[in-house]
Amino acid sequence: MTLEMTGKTMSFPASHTGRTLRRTLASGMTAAILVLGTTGLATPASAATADCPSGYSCFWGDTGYRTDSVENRLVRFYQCYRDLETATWSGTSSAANDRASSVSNKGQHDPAYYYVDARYRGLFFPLPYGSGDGNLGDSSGNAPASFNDKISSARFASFDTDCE
Ligand SMILES: [Ca+2]
Ligand SMILES: [Ca+2]
Repeated sequence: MTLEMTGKTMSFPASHTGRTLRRTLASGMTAAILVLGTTGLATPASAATADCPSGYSCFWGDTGYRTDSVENRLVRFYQCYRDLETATWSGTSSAANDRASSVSNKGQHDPAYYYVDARYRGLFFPLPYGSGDGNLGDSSGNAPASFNDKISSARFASFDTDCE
């Protein structure tokens, strides 16, 4: 992008050297701002969680709704997931227990509860319907910072702790 814009300014007539210099500087600044803007946008959460089907809550091993850089490598549940001990990221044999770093709730209407221990025990946080948290390792988003790489079970609020 920067190269393209520099190329443009260099095509100004040589007789307007002073003006060209100012324009080059101005274009350079615009290019810098555009680059910053693009970086700041990152990937929108809505697009990143497209691989989590409507009606499900899903989680991924890395931040940004992906596992090993792959967006459809996830664990999902429709009602509950009682024990992640033997769970693997979809399409892999890679263990998912104690590895969740981003979560999404695309369920029907109720919050999804994420627990640090199996069978809905230990500390948990509620993830509101229609929301997500792209990084369980920080306090921004919809989950506290203390849950990164700890999740071992999860359920929707409408299913009690007998849910299997
Ligand atoms: Ca992780
Ligand atoms: Ca755990």
